[in-house]
Amino acid sequence: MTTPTTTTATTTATAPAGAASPQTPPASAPLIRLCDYAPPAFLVDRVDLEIDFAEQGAIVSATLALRRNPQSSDTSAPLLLDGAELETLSLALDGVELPPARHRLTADSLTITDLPDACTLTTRVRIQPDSNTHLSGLYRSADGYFTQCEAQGFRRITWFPDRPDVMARFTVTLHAERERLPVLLANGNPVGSGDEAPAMPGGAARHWARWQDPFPKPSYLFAVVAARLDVLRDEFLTASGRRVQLAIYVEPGKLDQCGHAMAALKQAMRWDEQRFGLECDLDHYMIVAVGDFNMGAMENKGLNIFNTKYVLARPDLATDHDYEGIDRVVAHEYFHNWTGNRVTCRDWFQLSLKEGLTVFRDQEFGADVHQPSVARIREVRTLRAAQFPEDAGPMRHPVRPSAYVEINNFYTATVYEKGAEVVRMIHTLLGEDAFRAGMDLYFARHDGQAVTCEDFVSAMADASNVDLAQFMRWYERAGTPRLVARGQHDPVTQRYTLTLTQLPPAPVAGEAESSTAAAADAPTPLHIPVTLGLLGADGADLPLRLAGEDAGASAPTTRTLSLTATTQKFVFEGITATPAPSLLRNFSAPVRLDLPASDDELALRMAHDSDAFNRWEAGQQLASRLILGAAARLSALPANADESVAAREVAANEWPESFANAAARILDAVIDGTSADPAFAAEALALPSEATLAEEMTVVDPDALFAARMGLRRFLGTRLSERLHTLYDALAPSGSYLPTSADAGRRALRHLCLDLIAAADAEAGCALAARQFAAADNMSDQYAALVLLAHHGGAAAEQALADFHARWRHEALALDKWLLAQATSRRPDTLAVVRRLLAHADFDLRNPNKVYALLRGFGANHVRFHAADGAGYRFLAEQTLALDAINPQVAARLARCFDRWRRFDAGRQAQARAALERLAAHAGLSRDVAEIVSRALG
Ligand code: B3K
Ligand code: ZN
Repeated sequence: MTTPTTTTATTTATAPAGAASPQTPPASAPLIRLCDYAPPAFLVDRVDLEIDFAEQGAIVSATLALRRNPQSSDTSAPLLLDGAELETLSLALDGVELPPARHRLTADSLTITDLPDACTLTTRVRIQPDSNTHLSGLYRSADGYFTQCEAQGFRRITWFPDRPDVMARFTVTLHAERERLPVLLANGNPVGSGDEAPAMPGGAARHWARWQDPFPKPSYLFAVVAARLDVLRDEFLTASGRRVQLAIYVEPGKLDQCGHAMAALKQAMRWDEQRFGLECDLDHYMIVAVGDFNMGAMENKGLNIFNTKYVLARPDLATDHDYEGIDRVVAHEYFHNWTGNRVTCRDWFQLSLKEGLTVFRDQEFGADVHQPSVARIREVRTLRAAQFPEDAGPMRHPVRPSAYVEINNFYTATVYEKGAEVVRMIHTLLGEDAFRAGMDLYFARHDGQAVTCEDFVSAMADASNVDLAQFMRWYERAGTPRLVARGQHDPVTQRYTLTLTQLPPAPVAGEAESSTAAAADAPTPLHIPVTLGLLGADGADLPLRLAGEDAGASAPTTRTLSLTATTQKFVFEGITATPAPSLLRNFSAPVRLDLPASDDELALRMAHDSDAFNRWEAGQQLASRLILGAAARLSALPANADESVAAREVAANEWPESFANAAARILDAVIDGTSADPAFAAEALALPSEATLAEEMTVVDPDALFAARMGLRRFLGTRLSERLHTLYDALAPSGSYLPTSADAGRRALRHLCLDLIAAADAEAGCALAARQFAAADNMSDQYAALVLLAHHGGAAAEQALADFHARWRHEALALDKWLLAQATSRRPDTLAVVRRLLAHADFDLRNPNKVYALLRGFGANHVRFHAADGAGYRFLAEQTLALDAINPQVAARLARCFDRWRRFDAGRQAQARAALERLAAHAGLSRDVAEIVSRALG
């Protein structure tokens, strides 16, 4: 969830860090396996670290208090330390220089033999943060120096057993020029600071600061900052009466953009106390925003480092989506303080232990502080657009992967989002009270430890007395299971029999050997919670009484069944007429549901289902059915050189009035005030994305899919024209901008109305959008208008883009929006525009936010990236390669745009394969990109 899709700031880094020591050639990159896990031979009790920001790089001195690990089976094993791009200056053991015979030094390892059971190792290294463009380890950004250590960045700072099961107490002292780097921060509490002599006579004045972290932590949670920053301070009083000093550090001049993040932090702190009884354990909690950052944010103990995108907000600069993103990410990183930091992962295979659980927690927070049903709908949209395709493609892996080449490639939608679904299923099976008891037990048992997914599930099972042994399979099984549901009603016995069958996901063509596909085909069934209701002919919920239950007792109208066998029958009694089943309410399991339903049945559920999620779901299913049907008809039409696909779409498809009527009812409920929920209406009328729909096609035809989807939007825009205009006017802003969910919902629906108006009548829509753009006092309205105009092109679009750029040329995050709007435009000339923008002064390949906006934005532009001539493929392969020399982690993310190439026609496949093969053949490819490409090629 923490990968930004847009945003920015300039980096001052100058040369690829890879230059100093060549990356490991992919052929030799080993596969790391879960089954090979062994405890470390040595533990580190204390670390004393000194970092001196000097003229020629930074000098890092580390003193490690080591102790042989009683858990290690090999009592004479050597000490193994990790390192990368370190210039080793000296090594000493218990104060004495280490003789060459006692150690072996390679580019990435330091092995020391014949160590006593307890000793002190002191190392001195020089590193080059100014030329570290990987943005992993210690690196330079515009305002100073920052770190990113998860997963394996600490080894780029000093020699260390860089693995999460080594937890140490850190004391860190920083030395730097006072004027240039006035703010010196590290994890924990400040314990000393002062001035020191210039490096040379007459040189710049220097200072130092020392921080001590009272909590033992793994190296991935280490952080330091040495920079010129402004700070917003506040205070939080915990439930037990302790004061926590809060601080948000941002680039000078941006203090007016930190208020929302600070409010979100305090709200998250209170929420975690109330919902989970978890209090902040620190005296200081700091957030530092940096414009050059590989992902969204990082939960370093007491010193979170954030992408500016998830901190900075002001009504004229941030959209509703940005504000909500800040709430969620600030909360997510704060929640990690318990789920991740206090209890951490034994090894990186257990990543979902902290990520799945923390995403679940931030989702629950989002649902509580925003609108629960809309929050759930958006989560499932993301899951289907990102995780379902991942689970069916070359990067498919279980929530707990069993092997990887580069761990950074496994910070995926599966580990995060599906991982959260797995935790949510436990919550559904146990109920809130038992789940809370499970959390309490988890902390009671494992506080201060590095543990596994089994430890979490065992705590849940033991606290609730629910057997979760079978449930554990969710952690090991790759792919999205299919759930086949068939109902049968017997009017004589008044019984309704629901037969549920679970099927494993289909195997994936070209799957890499390293993946765990074998497990996916295992016949052993999963434990699937199926929450359901049954609707009568009037749409009302029926009481659900299972055969054998007391007929006198009042029966619930929603209940959760446990499907534990491959096929199971559930018999409901007292059902007088054939009901309409409403299955997977609130999306109770991450599966694909196969439940035949007529259009009328879907329309009934769309209008009446008491479960808001399933009301939305019924509408999505109807829309999918229509779009996929239309796309199939279009694909089957003989190509006509004189006609565009879009023009043929008009001739090929007739859309059912019933769909427009169902949509009209949703809008009418908002117009006449029966529904006070514009946010839900906006979700209900937003069609499934092309990426989601493409998963349902046997051979993806992106042109037909695009045209069919546009066709349905145009149809809705035409049929609902009057209502759309009425609502567009009625929902116009009436006061100054507030990022509340109620106001955001009104804006979302208003923007959707504008979008449909423009789909039916481009001229009218663009005129309205141009007016909205000019009049907007907030970024939500302005950006929605900009995106719409950019899709349609023409003079109004040119003008809006020029005005936007002129107004915001000094705001990096807004410039990312400017790039993204152009990269995601569906106009046929988008690739040419993107190519031109590469050379624009405001684009910078070294800045991840810019890459995500322009390049990944283009990669997500389904119809344009997958152009039949392969130009999109060639372009992204070429850019991936250029970026790989600068920042392999971000390059690997870009390479993921190719994941679904095998699902297209033979012509496109040939183009994509050629682009991937050219990439694969490149000598010196990072192991990050090599792993993605070799999996894609299978
Ligand atoms: N734990 C970090 C992600 C680190 C990614 C390393 N490649 C942010 C988060 O999930 O909260
Ligand atoms: Zn996280």
